[in-house]
Amino acid sequence: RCQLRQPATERRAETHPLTWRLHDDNRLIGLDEYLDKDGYVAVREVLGKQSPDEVIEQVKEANVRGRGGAGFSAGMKWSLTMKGEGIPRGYLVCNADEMEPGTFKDRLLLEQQPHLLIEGMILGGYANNSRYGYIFLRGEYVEAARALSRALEEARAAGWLGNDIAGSGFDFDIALHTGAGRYICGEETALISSLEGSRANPRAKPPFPGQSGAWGKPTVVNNVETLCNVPAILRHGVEWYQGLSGGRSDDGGTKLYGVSGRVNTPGLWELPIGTTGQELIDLAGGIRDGKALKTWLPGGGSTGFLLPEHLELALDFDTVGQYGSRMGTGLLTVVTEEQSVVSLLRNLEQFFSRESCGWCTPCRDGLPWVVKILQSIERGEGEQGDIELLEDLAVKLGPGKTFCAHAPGAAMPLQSGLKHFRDEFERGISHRPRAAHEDPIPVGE
Ligand code: L3W
Repeated sequence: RCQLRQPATERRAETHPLTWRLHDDNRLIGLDEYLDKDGYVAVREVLGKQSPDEVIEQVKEANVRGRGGAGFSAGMKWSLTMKGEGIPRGYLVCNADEMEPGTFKDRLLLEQQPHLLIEGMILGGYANNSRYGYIFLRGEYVEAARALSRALEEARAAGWLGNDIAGSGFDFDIALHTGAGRYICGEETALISSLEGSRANPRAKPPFPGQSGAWGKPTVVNNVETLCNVPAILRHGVEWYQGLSGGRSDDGGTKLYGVSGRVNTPGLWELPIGTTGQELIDLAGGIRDGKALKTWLPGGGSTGFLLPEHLELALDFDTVGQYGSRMGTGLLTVVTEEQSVVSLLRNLEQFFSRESCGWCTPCRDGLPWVVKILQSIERGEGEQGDIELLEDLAVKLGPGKTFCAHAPGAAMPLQSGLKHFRDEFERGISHRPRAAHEDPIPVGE
């Protein structure tokens, strides 16, 4: 269960723009309560009073970077988006297909504070000259679907969605689309195909969705947490937003960080961006059963393994990138001394292999091959040369070899696992000669 571990008394509007309204008992914030707590004030203050370009400029200056994991500047994305002509001019899509292993942050916002997302989308729609928005929601997030449907109805009935919002002359509405539970739908071009009713195959970029996206129109795709940052930026200003990181990072704002795995109290915290792994593990009550930390993934299954010596690094997009990993979603997976990295990787790669759309050959055939090799090493039956083969596959699945980031994402923990824990792989290599009937591991089986 996703659980915010910071008590309400510790969260304030000035320091916790994403979570200050949330209650300790996880209850849904309805429209009345949202309005009582500054809700839709940014919409009232901005629509018709500032130009779309002014809005974009502020989001750009605030340096809010894509919280889905890639960290691309949201303001930059908006400024690069073509402002389409005609009706519909283009679309704003919220990527709520949260399915990254170990990641459960957007769910908190979706289930408990859907109006914050709706407000962020109205502002994003205004900035990007869109008339319609879509929320592409992970199908299994049933509770979030309920909360969002109710909030959309409330917002529509109160005039926050529809024609002439807050008397500004701006028309905008949002449709909720639930996916059918495939990880690849979180990749933006696959998401768009799925939204259009086609199979969720990614396509090569460019053109980026901002040039040609849903139904050929300019389309902005932003993560839930990214959009939820927008109302506070426009309400309190760029300087305030940048100050939230307290000088820990060049990135602006706070981040929803989380910890799962072998810790005493897994959960979520809204903290200044640039908080360290050590601080997060401490907040999570430390490592379970007095064990020692072996390794950790800083932000989901498609990030690289970091070591105990990296615990003092500021967790932001640029810093972590210098150590063979990336911040990704910012939700740590903690692995202790008695756990096997080979087994963990086998589990992750099985997931990535199952979730491949099958469009590109390296991904479709390479990932099952990786799984087979890892399974045999896990059983202590690896062949001589398997480690070198895995190293080669990690390169061939890496950046630039496939249409989308799925295989490169899967290659990242593999590459770093081989680098940091080679001895564990070596222990799984059998020294018995291969029997004549034993073929090398078949591809794609
Ligand atoms: C305009 C340019 N826009 C880049 C935009 C681009 C996209 C964003 C990031 O996957 C990770 C991946 C997987 N003009 C632009 C531009 N953009 N250059 O910036 O793009 P990119 O290519 O860096 O990454 P990505 O393809 O979005 C990022 C992982 O996402 N993933 C799934 C993650 C799951 C979650 C979750 O469950 N919460 O996030 C799937 O692929 O590992 O490494 O918008 O258009 N010149």
